[in-house]
Amino acid sequence: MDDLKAKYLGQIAEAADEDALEAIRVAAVGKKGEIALKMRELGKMTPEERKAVGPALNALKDEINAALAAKKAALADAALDERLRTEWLDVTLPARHRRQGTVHPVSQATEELTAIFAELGFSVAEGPRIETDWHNFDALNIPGHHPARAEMDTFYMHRAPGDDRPPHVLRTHTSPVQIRSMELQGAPIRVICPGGVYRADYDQTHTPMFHQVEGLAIDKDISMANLKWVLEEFVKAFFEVDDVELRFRASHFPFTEPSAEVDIRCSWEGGQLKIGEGDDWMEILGSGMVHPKVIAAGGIDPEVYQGFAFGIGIDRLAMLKYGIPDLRAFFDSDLRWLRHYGFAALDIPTLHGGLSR
Ligand code: 2NM
Repeated sequence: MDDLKAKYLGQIAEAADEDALEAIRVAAVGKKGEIALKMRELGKMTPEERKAVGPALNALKDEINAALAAKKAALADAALDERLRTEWLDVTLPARHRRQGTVHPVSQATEELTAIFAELGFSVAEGPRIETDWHNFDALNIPGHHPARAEMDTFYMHRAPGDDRPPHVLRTHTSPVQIRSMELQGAPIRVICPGGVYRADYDQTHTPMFHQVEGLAIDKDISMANLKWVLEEFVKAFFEVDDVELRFRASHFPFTEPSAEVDIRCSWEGGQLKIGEGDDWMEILGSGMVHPKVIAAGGIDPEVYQGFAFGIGIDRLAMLKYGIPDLRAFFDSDLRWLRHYGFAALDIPTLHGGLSR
């Protein structure tokens, strides 16, 4: 009995880990362990021998179990100590320097043009990117059969068979926001609507999502002269030039009559774009007097009110102002590109943060 005790307590003391401990437990006090075997021999003993050996074996079994439990706890403590020693963290160390995000050029340009139009008395409206096709087309004098629907490369929302809700599209322009603004506010109204729009088109100069700002001014005595002045003020402020010459070319849009595409005087000397001077013209926007049907669709009486509207691509404005050559890079989420062309995150965007920074 003393030999057994010395053997197992010795092994337990030496055990290096839980696996070793478990092997000792099985050999000593397991169902087929050495103590169980000895218990089986009790049957062959005299009653007197049995009375002495039985309790002694039980006591030995208890002692070994207690030693196993104590060793197990000691091993767990040692393992924890080891982890605490190796996995420490000095929370007093200063934080590691992380690069800050940047303001995307499209966001920067949007902030700048919003500030300019705000000074001219325009408020800003936003609306849903998933639109009813009534707001996106019908209200803008583009009925179901109109070729402009096909030309717009519209993304239609999926409809399950039997779904009789009105059809929805990804808006192809921000004009539906202007329809909603007219519905909500009535006349007179001066509003710009910047935001993302969608057309199924992808090549060097087209991405399936891009950004537009559309402007709308409606009152009792608005004319194209007001449109021309507002656009001149905008172009001068946005491109930070003292003078600019605009050229109106007759055009056609379903939602305006008359309609005009607007070019700005510019030059391309040695690949360098100069706005406001030179012998070239560059188209920058579309505009016109809002069609009476569109004014009526917005809930305003076209016999009393008229107004102008225009639409500009923000992405292209940003490319021109900041000298960004490829439209598609806008949407690549390339961190190096964003760090190069992006604007400091905590700067409040200003007109002067652009060209002249
Ligand atoms: C353009 C060109 C001409 C336009 C029209 C309207 C609305 F909703 F008021 F009728 N918003 N924007 C418009 C007019 C847009 O984009 C090239």
